[in-house]
Amino acid sequence: MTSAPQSDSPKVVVIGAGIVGCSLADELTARGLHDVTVLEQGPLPAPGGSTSHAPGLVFQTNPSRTLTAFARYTVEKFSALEADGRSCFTPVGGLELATTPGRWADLHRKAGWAASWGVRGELVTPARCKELWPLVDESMILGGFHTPNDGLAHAVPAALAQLRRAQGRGARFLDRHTVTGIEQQDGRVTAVVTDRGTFPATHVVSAAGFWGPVIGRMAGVEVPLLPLAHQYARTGPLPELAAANGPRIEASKPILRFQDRDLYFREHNDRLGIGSYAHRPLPVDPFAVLPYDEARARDLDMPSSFPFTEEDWAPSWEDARSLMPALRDAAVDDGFNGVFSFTPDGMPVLGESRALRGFWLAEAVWVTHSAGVARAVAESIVDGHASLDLHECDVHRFEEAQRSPAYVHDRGAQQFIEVYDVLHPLQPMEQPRPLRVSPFHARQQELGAYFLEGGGWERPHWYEANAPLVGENSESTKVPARDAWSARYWSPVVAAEARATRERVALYDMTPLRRLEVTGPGAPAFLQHMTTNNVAKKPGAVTYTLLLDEKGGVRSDLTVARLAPERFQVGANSPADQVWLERHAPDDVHIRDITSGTCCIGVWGPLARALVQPLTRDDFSHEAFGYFRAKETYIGHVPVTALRVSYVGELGWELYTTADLGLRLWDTLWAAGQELGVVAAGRSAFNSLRLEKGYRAWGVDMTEEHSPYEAGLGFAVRLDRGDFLGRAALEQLPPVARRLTPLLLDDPAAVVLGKEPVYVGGVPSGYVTSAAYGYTLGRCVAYAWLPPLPAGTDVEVEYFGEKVPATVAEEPLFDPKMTRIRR
Ligand code: FAD
Ligand code: THG
Repeated sequence: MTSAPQSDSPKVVVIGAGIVGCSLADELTARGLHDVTVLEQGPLPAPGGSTSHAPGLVFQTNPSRTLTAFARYTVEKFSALEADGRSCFTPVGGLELATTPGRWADLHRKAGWAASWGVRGELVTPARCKELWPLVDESMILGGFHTPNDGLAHAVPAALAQLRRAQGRGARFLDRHTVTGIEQQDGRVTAVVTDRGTFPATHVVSAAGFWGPVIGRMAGVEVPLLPLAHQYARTGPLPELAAANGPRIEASKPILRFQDRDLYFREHNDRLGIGSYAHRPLPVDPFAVLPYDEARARDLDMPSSFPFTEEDWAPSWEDARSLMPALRDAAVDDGFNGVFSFTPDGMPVLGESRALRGFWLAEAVWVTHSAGVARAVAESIVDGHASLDLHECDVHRFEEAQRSPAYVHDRGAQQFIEVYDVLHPLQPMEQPRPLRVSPFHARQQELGAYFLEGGGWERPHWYEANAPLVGENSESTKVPARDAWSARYWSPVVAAEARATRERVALYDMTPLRRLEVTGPGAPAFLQHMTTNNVAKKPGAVTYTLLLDEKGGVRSDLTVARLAPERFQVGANSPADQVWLERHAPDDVHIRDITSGTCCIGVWGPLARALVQPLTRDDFSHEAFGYFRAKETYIGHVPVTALRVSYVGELGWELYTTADLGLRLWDTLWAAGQELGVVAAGRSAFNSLRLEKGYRAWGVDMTEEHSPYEAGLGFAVRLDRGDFLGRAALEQLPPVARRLTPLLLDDPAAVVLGKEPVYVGGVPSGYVTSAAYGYTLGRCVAYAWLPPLPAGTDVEVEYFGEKVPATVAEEPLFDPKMTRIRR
């Protein structure tokens, strides 16, 4: 048994020497960690994982800003790397083709992401596509998106170059070492066991690619990824390619995507490589993958490459030949079914496990993102935080209900199917649904709720029962017509629900809002230490406050309700909030997620008091139950915790009770509200109302990358009340150079949806975070990260290639005197 490592100098063991493991060793040693050992079951430098046969196409542009930043770093890093005198990156550029109007529109949106995230790219004509790729049939093409800085990563040489550099700084790479166990003591990792000995470790990083679940099981950690095979084939020599490339030039034309048929292409000298996502999902059991030597003995090229299934390939081959008529006389020379990882949401799995301290994951990572991921994980290990926002990749982003093997399987397979689809930002996955429903679900169905899914929850976006309210008051219900894209997952009923909330009263299902119960003698001091505002007020107080990391970045925003001297209810955001709190909690503090066992209804609107007061013996007047106060009381027969807070900016309460009493609470409020014209209202109205009020959504508007001051949340920071986590960093911050800025679109009929680039004086200067039509304001509200600009500045937001004029606005946009809430 290895003793618990208490030494100061970290001893890092990395499992796997694919592109991620090698990159990580390079990044760790570059940061001054020298005790780094990389254990690899196969032979170096091509040990037989996904990297060993990756064709290495790097398309940088992605809807995720973080993934795009990872890819940009990979391009930058590999361009400067050489292995045996050859560069590890060939900047042939990238070209995506549109052959359908839907795809052509979507490429405009993609060009917007590129501008938002700082990738060079332009939309081009079919003639230009033909010029870039002479083999394609121009008559099929409506247009293309050309990205001159994309290209080919040479994955094995890049791994080798990083391996050598890390070795030069003292790292050890041991191939033909198969990891068979992870040792731990007192919840911390202590060593990695292999078939050739045990390696003590303070930090272990699993970079085992699609074997992740196997390593995870050794550590008692579930790794939410599904390995799937994906077809890749090469044609025989093509005279058209031979003419341009010759034996010394591997590729000269852009890497190419034909996403309408789930295909991509690259050159291999005079041969054409073709990858397909068109076939059925081909899941692989990572526990059944053969060891290297056994795979070779059975005539497999590598453990991760399976025999080519011709029947799956046939339709793709036809599609390839229709795009490139020159292929009509060609044949496929070799092909294989290569395995790599898919996760339920298509994002990597990064970070330290909550189950085992010192055990890190860096898995489900494409070659494209590998260097960026390695840098972020190395920063996290060495500095305690990364310079980029990683919340979309966090190992703890999934809810308990999203971690079952069945869920990971179904969603992973669906990600494979959808990998090249045109996806609307609100489009939910179809399976498995419904998974989580609130106690009001039956009533919501009766009211014609239109459900979308989030975090496994069925969430009403609007209710068809409110359709008769559309046009109820013709002056204020002029809802501008929408374009086909923004009209999806939307209805004019949303405007009626927003108006009913501002004019009467509405019930909102807030059940999916994460609730933590924090209890114990140490709870007040603990929350005071963890958050920025003063939460140690008398019981009955509710406080809006922030979780910061050590560098002063916003990890989350919370409402903290002190319900008793040693009992708090915390309204939180992602599952990572609980992990973060637990990591810092002393023994006399207990943290419990009570979301699933409880439920919540937001009762909001000018008539909220008229609705609730007759149902309770407690005094709900403004004097007796003030804004940001909490009370434990009864509504009819139902015990509730009532918080007087409102994310929609109207008078009212969040009413919490246990799940068993939820339906009764709903029915009680519904019946009492009838004479007041109560409506059930959905998340679309909710999102519109909160943006009018300027309330930020964590993870969308601001993340760990932003300080409270940049995000406009300085009001929740109390520097006058002693120390808290992140305080020291706040005092060192440079002056604010960017701001979360409210914009109003000038044209009352225009809308944007989020992630669009913003131009100031014609120059791309930032990007939209969230946006929604403000039905009270009669304008679309968009929040954007921009350099500080005075109110009134004219800017432009690019929406599907159109420059939409907008103006920097003054916050708050709605009810600046708070007369609607404080009364
Ligand atoms: P791997 O390369 O699989 O490395 C993991 C290593 O861990 C392996 O070498 C394995 O032997 C080792 N290991 C596992 N278990 C143990 C153990 N118990 N003990 C010791 N060692 C262990 N990505 C792109 O960006 N662009 C592309 O164009 C592209 N095309 C692809 C085409 C195909 C056909 C395939 C299959 C994948 C493609 N990918 C592409 C994806 C990409 O190849 C992978 O995502 C990436 O290589 C994963 O790198 P990795 O280092 O995480 O995993
Ligand atoms: N309700 C509860 N908890 C939550 C949310 C919620 N936790 C997570 C998330 N939502 C937190 N976000 C906000 C954002 C704004 C406000 C409340 C929660 C809010 N702000 C007022 C303002 O900015 O003027 C009041 C701030 C103050 O007085 O300090 O209301 O929706 N339970």
